[in-house]
Amino acid sequence: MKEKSVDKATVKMLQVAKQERLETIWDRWEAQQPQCGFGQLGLCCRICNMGPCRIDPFGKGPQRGVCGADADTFTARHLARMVAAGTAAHSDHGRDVAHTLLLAAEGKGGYRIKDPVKLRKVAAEFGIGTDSKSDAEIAKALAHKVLAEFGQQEGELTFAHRAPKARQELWRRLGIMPRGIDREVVETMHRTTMGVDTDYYNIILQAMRTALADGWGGSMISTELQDILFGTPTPIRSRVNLGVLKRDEVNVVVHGHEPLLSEMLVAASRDPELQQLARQKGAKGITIAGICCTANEILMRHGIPIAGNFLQQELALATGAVDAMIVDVQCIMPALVSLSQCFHTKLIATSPKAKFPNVEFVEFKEEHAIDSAKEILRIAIENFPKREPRRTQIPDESMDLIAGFTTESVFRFLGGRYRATFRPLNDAIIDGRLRGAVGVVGCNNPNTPHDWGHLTLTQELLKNDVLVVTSGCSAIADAKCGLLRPEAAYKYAGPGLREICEAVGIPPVLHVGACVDNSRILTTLAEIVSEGGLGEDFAKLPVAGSAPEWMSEKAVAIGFYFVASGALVHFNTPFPVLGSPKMYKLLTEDLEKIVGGKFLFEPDPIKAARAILAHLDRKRAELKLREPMYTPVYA
Ligand code: NFS
Repeated sequence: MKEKSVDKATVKMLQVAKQERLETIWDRWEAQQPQCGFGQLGLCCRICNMGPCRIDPFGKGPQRGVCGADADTFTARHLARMVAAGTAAHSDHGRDVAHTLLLAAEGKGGYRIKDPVKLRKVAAEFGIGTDSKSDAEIAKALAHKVLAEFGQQEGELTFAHRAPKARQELWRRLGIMPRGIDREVVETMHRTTMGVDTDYYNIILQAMRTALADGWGGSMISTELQDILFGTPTPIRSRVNLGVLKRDEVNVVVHGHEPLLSEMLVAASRDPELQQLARQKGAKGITIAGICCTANEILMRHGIPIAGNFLQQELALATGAVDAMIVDVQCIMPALVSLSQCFHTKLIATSPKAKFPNVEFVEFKEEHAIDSAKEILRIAIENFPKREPRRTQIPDESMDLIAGFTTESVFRFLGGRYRATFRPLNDAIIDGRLRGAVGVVGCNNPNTPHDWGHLTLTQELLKNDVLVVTSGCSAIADAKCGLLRPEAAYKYAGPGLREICEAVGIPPVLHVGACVDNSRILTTLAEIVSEGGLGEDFAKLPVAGSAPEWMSEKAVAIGFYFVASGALVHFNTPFPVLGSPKMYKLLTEDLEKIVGGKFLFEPDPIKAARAILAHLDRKRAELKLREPMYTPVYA
C-alpha cells in the first residue's frame, strides 16, 4: 500500500478497506487507466453540439474542430473555464459569508461579531465611516457594500487596492483589473462559448482577471468576513489524523468548506442537554473532527481536531466509528453515499446547493443556525448505539500541531511581543538567513502517492532555509508528519530558518487556514512589499507557490491569481494544455514577461523544489541581496 500513501494511518485503513472489500478512490482511479489522452492534452472540445471534436496530436488527423477552432483555442477555452469554476466556488462561499454578516448585523441566527477591530478596519477600506456607529450598523453597511461587489459592473474590486501600486498599475495597463466578481466569471463563460474569443492569449488574459476576482475578491472576502464573524485566528494547538476519532464517544465528522455550519456545530456540541443525551446513549461525550477545508476553518479558530485530508474522507467512514458525517459543499466525493451505507454512519447533506441521492437532507438555514446544528447533532447521537464495535477499527495515529497563523499574527511575532512589524521578516530575507518564502498548498490526487508530493517538496525547501506557509489539504499533510510543531525546526530546517524558529518559537511551516485563506498569503506579501527593502512589487520578491498534488479547478484559479500577482507557481502535473505548444510556452515562459509570474510544471517534488530554489536565488540576485547565509544544500 506504500505507493498509494506515505501516511501510516491511511496505509492501515487501505488494508482494512481491502479486507472488507470496500471500494476506494484508488480503486476507481486504477479502473480508469489509461485515462483519455485527448482529454489530458486538452484536445477534446465539447462546447457545442457540432462536436465533441478532437484534434489529432500526431498531426495526421484533423487539426481543427468543426467550427475551425484549433488546439490553442481548445486548450485556452477549457483552462479559462476551469479558472471560472474555481473562482465561482470560492466566491459563492464568500457571498454566503457576506449574507451571514448581514444576518449577524440584524441579530439573527445566533451569529455575533467576534472581531470588531477587523470589522472597523475592513469597513474603512470600503469607505464606510465608522465614527460613532455601532458594530451592527457598520456590519450592515459593510455586508451591503461587499455583496454589491459580486454584481458590480464597472470599477475595481476594493481589496485589489491592497496590492502594491505598481501591481495595480500593471493590471490596469493590461486590462485585467477585476471589475465585479460575478461579472468576470460570466464574461469568461461568454467568451469561451462557441464562436466568441478565439485568441488564446486574449482568453488567458481574461482568465487572469477572473482569477484576480477570486484571490483579491471572493476568497479575500471569505477570509476577512469570517475573521470578523468568527474571530481572527491566533496560534492554537490541536491534533490531526484518523486517530482523533474516539471509540467511546459520538464521532461527528464535518466535511466540506463553509464554516457557517461547522462553527455552530462546535457551539452546539457543548450544549449540556446534548452532552447529557450522548451519555444516555452510552457515549462518554461528543467528538467533532473535520475533513478538508471546513476542518481547517474550525481548527484555526477553535482547535477542533482534524480527521484527515481529501483522500482520507472515505477512510474516515471505513473506520466504522463515524456516527454522522455532515457535508456542505465542495470536495465531497459522491462515493461517500454508497460507502456510508456499508456502515451505520449517517451521511447528512445540509446545503440546497449540494444534495446527494438517497442521503438525508437537513437544510442548514443561517437564520436558524443553532437550531439546525442541534438537530443534526441529535441525529448523530441517536445513531451512536447502532455502531458495530466489531467493525470499528480506528488507527492509533495522531499528531500534535500548531495552527492559526494569519497576516496579523504570524509575522508580527517576528517583531517580538511588543512591536508589531514585518521588519524582522524582511531583514531575515535581506541578510540571507531566510532564502525566501514559499506557499505550498492544495489538494491530494490519487495520481500521486498521498501526501508524498507535499512532504517531499516542503522538506527540501525547509532544509534550504525557506519559510513555508501552507493551507488546505497540504497543511493537513504537513500536520500529520509533525511539520507544524516548533520542534520540527530542529529536524527539518536549515540553520538560518532554525535560528528564527527557535528565537520566536514558531514551527518552520505556518498553517494559514483553508484554501480561501490563500488570500492571507496575498495580504502578507503586500505587507512585506510595503515594509520596504525588497522592491516595490510582488514580482521582485524571492517567493513562490506550489500545489504538488493538485486536482481541483479551485487550485487552477489559485495558481492563476498568484501568477497574475507576479509569483512563480509550481504544479506537479501540467494543466490540460500539452496539445498546444503555444499555450504551454505562454504559461511557462511568456507570462513572466507580461505579469512577472509564470507556471512551472514538474512531477518530481525534489526537482521542483530545486527549480523553486533557483528562482528564489535569481530574485535575490536581481535585488542585489546577499548570497544566502548558509551554503546551498541543493547545489
Ligand atoms: Ni482546496 Fe479545500 Fe483539499 Fe483541494 Fe479540496 S479541501 S478548498 S480543493 S482537496 S485543498
